[in-house]
Amino acid sequence: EETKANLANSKSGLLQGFREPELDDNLGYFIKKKLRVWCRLHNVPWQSGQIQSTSGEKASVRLLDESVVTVPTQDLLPANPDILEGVDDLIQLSYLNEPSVLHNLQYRYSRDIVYSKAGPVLVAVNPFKDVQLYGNDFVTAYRQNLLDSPHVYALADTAYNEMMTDGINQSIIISGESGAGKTETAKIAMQYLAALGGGSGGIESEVLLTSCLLEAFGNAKTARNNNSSRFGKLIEIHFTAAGKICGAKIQTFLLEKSRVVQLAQGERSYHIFYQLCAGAPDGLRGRLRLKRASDYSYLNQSDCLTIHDVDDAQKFHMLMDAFNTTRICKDDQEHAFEMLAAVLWLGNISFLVIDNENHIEVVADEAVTNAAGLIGCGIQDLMLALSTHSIQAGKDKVAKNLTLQQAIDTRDSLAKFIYASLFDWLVEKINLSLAMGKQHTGRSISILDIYGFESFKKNSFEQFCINYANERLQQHFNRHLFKLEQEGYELDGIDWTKIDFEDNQDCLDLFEKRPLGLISLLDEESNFPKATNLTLTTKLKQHLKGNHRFKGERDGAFTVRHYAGEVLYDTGEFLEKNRDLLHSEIIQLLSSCTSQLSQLFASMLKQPQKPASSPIQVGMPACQKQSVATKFKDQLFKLMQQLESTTPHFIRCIKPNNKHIPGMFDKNLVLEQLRCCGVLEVVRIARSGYPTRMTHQEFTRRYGFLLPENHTCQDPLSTSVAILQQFDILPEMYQVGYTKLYFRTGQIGSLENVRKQVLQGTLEVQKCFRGHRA
Ligand code: AOV
Ligand code: MG
Repeated sequence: EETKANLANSKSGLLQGFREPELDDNLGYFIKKKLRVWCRLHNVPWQSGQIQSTSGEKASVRLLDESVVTVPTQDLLPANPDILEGVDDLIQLSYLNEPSVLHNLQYRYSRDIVYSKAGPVLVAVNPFKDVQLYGNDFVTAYRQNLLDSPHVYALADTAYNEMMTDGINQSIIISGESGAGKTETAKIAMQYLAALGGGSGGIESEVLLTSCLLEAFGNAKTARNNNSSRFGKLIEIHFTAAGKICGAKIQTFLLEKSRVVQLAQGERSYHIFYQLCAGAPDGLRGRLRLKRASDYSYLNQSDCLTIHDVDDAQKFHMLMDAFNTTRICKDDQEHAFEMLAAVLWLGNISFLVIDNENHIEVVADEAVTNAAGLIGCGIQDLMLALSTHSIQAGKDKVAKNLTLQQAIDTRDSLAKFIYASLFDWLVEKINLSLAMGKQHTGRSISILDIYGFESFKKNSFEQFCINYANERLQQHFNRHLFKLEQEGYELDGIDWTKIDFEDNQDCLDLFEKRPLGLISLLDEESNFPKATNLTLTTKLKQHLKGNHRFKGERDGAFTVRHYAGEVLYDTGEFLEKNRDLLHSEIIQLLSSCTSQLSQLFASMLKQPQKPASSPIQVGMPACQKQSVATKFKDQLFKLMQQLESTTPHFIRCIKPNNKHIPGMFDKNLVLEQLRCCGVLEVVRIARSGYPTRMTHQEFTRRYGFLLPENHTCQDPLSTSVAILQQFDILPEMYQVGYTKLYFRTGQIGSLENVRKQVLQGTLEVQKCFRGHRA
């Protein structure tokens, strides 16, 4: 313990010696002392070396492999002293340049230390293998403070303690790009909370099992992750006053529906389909008329039916166990499977072109028979709904045949609707099960696992929504870490030179402004039946030109300058995806079905969903539902409100390579992610500030007893100042605010040491500062 504390102190002492140096002065110093530097060589990442000699603007540097290179001094950066190798918190580094930060993370990563701190933020680098960091022993060790290295457990522990002591709800906000480890990290945090808050009721294991259900229905294999979440989720875990888990609530965001009907090469649809096809027992198989996954066009279109090392049949059995543990009854389970099979059979329905205008009829085969049977309607009714639409001709309605494309779209929209409704229904069932009979006292920890920023070659409406959500979260992050930080200092009368950070409010305005923001304009255009993606982009260009976050492009595209980089959006399917319409014939059909779920889904659609103030209502028929973008925006607003009322804890997941393999650390890839999620910025800000703070009262309560007995200060402020003076804390190392004391990194460490020794009886109070001062 003591060695550790000493080491920490000596590290911070060292830090102060080198603190906040100007690069130029420093490099001079480094060159003179022939210290270690990072040097940039052509086409290779930064390399570490030792300066040998210099002449003019050039330096010769001996690299680790003993070779000596000559480089311009502008390509050199100071490296950290050896004693700082692999520090827990990037804040402790004397030099915060990019190669140093990367080196520190890589140093730890290569030793399977996948967690580090960046000031208040936990950085988690995906190990892509089992690392020995989890399980009961680790939970206990973190709970008892036997371990204090950065870990999800440590962060969850802090959140739990703060909830218990302050009575304030907490949130754990996890972000990172696809495959970075968000979902795994969320599960690890839940594991810890379940271990801490486990009671006799077993609700905690139920909470853990929900992941299994949600992942079966909401995750899929993509090019970037074999188990990619295709929805965002917030799990709110409720605790009793005694700190035991008493229930949970799950909220989901924007399930990727298009995946049900359309797959990119090498990707899969939702896991549940393959699990069902592989694992359903004979009885169920018969009732669902189920075939193999390869027999369904929705599944076989992408030449990818299995995942390496994953046994879908076995997963199905685990799913059934999870189903039975959460109180979802057998009937409900059966209904859910019927809907899944119905979706698969819908995908096999084919059409016959009957004239030269491409009009069609539905082919009467087993696909349509089975689909109708499973959703509970007449075969003829389904065929009619998929091949015709009625138009008003005077007082009468006339049925008109659909074209091939229209029919395919209608069939696919029905399949997507059923699946998305099923997903929402499942979440609701899980929530009912998790809330059953438990009263909620109001304390909670919420865990947010939401898709990170996405920028692909082709970006569509989904990326538009996802990146918008990330702008919102980034602002929450910024606000919390930077703005609140600065405002706090100012309010407390602290001398604090403002540090600028990149605020993204203008980008949020670009999306949200009414009536001239991206979402409003998109909604407006979605109201015109004749609109195309070209009229949409013309409109966007017309109203948004001059906005420095927006750039109109050719061929119906536009670029947004996001905080994390520029993204080019292809508006090709924006309007349809935003409208997300379902023909009234189809809704009619579903509401007349004998199947419970079909009816339920149809009735959910008919309920008025729009708040009266919603802008989209203008000019839209009353029966129309809210647009997808606006619904998502409203959902995000609620989410942000909810998060604002909690104390947030941030985890940034980093993907160290794109190959999903252990032991490979691609520096450029990591650096890009660190920049994108603002980690480097956080470190810079946190370090130049005063990261440790305590109220005068807290400080007095904690250290007041260390003052000599004859000390007669009354109020906490003067007592605090007396303590600071007694212990010779250097004036530039702290600031006294109206309500709090602010300390630079490492200052509290020495006080804590003395306090501990006095408490343990190894040091007498009177001796402690004599000793200390000597
Ligand atoms: P994601 O949630 O961030 O992606 P996951 O949490 O699904 O990423 O992680 C991807 C894969 O990385 C997992 O399936 C594991 O194989 C591995 N992995 C992640 N964290 C760990 C860990 N702590 N220990 C061992 N392996 C890990 V996406 O949902 O695609 O954005 O939409
Ligand atoms: Mg995920």
